[in-house]
Amino acid sequence: MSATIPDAPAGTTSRIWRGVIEEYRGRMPVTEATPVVTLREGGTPLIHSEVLSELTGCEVHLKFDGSNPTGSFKDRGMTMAISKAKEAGAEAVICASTGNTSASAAAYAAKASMTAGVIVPKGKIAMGKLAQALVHGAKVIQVEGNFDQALTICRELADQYPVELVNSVNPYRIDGQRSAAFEVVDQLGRAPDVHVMPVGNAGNITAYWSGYQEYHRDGLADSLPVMRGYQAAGSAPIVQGAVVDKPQTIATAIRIGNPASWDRAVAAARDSGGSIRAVTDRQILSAFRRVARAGVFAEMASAASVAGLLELHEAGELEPGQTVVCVLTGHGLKDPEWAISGAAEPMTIPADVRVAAEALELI
Ligand code: AN7
Repeated sequence: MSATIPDAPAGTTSRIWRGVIEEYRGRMPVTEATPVVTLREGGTPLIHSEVLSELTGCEVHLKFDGSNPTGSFKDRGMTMAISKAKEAGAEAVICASTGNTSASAAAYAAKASMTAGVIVPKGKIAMGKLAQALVHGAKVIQVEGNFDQALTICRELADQYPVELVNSVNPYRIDGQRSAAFEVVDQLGRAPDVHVMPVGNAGNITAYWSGYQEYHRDGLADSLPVMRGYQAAGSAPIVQGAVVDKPQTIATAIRIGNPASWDRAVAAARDSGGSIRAVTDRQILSAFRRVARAGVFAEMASAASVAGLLELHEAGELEPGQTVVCVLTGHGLKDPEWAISGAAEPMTIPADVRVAAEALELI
């Protein structure tokens, strides 16, 4: 499918990032026969946060997975799922989504000349994500129900019809998403002491924990992080220990009441000495603004990790000097509505330099 991608452009020593399958080929379940469908996902920045480090007394780094090709971490798993679906001869894929999975599935299916069907909860996905699914030519169905109901429909469709399910219950998704843990260790030169992330359907925490364990087993990391997962308080089934029938939160990406990888998320928290807890929408919004004011525009669900970090700090559960990674799973541009609300209306002036200077308080 893809032409051979060179390591470095002629005449330079700078590396070209080839996407997570090629970069970690030895760790991915692919063979020479697998058509690699890639948009060069992964290779995302690990950004040191001066503000959060100062606040917590730790060394805090933000893994900004919003800088993936479709603006979320879902691309890491989708390159694997779509490549394997293509290899198996599938012509159509399907997923349920709170938005990011559908955007990613639509893009990778389009790259592979396959058809994507996406089922989303009506009125509950961010405009940018809906736009992505539509622009890439997916068949978009809005269901009068929530994500969990949409996933149930998709599982049954994949059972009964010739269509491949590409939600994270598809093991190839988790395989690809492990690459994020590999990158964090490669970028830091070690595993973090504490790893903080949002939890929705719980595929990503499963993938990170699996990736960290693999690097540790292979001697590429001396230690394992403590895994700290955060759900939104109105959508916190794992924290409550019961399915939430009507999940609510402003962080629509993690508005999920019955996570598919529930048990594996619990195992990751338990086996790492960590936890799965909840943060309120108010805490999420406050964390979102704090990170944005420090130059990183992540979406609301992603800010749950930073809200979690602040909560851990306030509870005295971080030790000074610890290395902490907070995952920012998606890009803020997907849902600009939240960014604009709460910000001051821009000032309007006549086209005049002096008035502009006054307005900018330069004189
Ligand atoms: C930005 O797109 O479930 O715990 O259907 O979009 O692996 O589910 C999205 C989830 C965190 C939670 N941050 O990850 C979907 C979907 C963002 C997300 C999560 C999602 P999981």
